[in-house]
Amino acid sequence: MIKKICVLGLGYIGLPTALLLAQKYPVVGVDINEKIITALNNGKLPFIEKGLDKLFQKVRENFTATTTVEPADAFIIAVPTPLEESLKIADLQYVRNAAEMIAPLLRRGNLVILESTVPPGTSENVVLPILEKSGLKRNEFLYVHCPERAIPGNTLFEMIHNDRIIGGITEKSSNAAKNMYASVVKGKLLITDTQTAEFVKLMENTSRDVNIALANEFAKIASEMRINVWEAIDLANRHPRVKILQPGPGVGGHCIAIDPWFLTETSTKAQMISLARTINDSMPNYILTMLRNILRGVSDPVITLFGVAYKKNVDDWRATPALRLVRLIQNEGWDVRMYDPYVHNFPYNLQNLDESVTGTDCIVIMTDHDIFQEIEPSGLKVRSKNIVDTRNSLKKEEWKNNGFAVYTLGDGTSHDSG
Ligand code: SAJ
Repeated sequence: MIKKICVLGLGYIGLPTALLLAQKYPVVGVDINEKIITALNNGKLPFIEKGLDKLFQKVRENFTATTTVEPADAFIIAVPTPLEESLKIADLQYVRNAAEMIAPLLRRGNLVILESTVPPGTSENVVLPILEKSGLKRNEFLYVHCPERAIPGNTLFEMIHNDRIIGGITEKSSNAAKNMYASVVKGKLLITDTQTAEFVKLMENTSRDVNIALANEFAKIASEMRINVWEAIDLANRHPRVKILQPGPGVGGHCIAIDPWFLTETSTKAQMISLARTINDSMPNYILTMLRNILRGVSDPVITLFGVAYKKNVDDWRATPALRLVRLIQNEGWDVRMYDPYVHNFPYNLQNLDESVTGTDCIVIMTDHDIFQEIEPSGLKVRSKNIVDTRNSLKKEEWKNNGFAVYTLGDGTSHDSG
């Protein structure tokens, strides 16, 4: 019987999870970042997510935020698992630390849930041995891996409506977690073993990455052949068993650009997965080639990026392809400016719309935020009227009518194929 839940990690997954569960249980949210705790205790959310503010106001009585783990009946670990970039190996330090914090408080019959995405075998090899430091054997407490599957931008809806995978070390563990999630989740709760659950989560994100790589490769080939890939994809997707994804400036975010490496890190068999990563990571280079073609003959070009968030309508810029493009542009010796009304604390200076475009030679749409549709092309004090749309998101006629040359990634015109 769960009377109190402790959620470790109050990021993009931990916080919405904690607040959803606070509708049914008293929840303590724990984070090592004091700024997050202070913000929450002052009634402020540390990031934007659809519907989260309303839910926060609704459950505030049942939710407390603190920096130390408290005894509870269920512990949910939702901490980051970054990629150690140079090694392409998961950095499990936060998962280890979370388990270390739970171990001294663990009591017989408590439930521990790992939601963080981890390489297969992590529960068995890393988390459970730490939890056993409590003195309890693994059949004396309950443990499941229940990977989160909600998409940033629609997190709350997906947390409630998506099916979930529950990988328990025992049937009793899975059933305990299933009962807890059933109090807030409307999707199906599907039970499997722990390592399969770890594997399934990585397969999901890897499958998306590989499919995006295929779309990006189609864009490059189509352009070589002077074919508009966007029209071609629309037509191909009319086939009942074809669902090609969208090309773009590359894959960002904390999940899809990272999780495929967790799947391949110990395998000697993976080939396609790492190739897909390389293809997606090469998209900023492809955009740079477009810029070189468009700006040939322009001295000291100035480029303005619209959008540095990794995808539309979110403030998250982790692993955004914009970071790579900024560096590539700087290494050309060109000036680069950035405008993104959603993003804060970006490593480079973000400007307002007017500052970012005044005197620029080329605007590049990196992120298709809805708000960019409202920009009036006539009011922009640019030096040269060029705009590159890496997402096929613009109302092109409007820009063209205002004298802009509009270049779309993969549209099959000559600027594109390098
Ligand atoms: N992208 C494309 N073309 C597309 C779709 C996406 O270039 O057709 C790019 C986006 O612009 C972005 C990146 O891929 O840079 C990833 O965006 P996304 O919306 O595909 O996914 P995430 O990273 O926001 O969330 C994913 C989701 N996984 C799947 O859809 C399989 C989500 O359900 C997971 O919960 C999340 O990863 C996670 O936390 O693992």
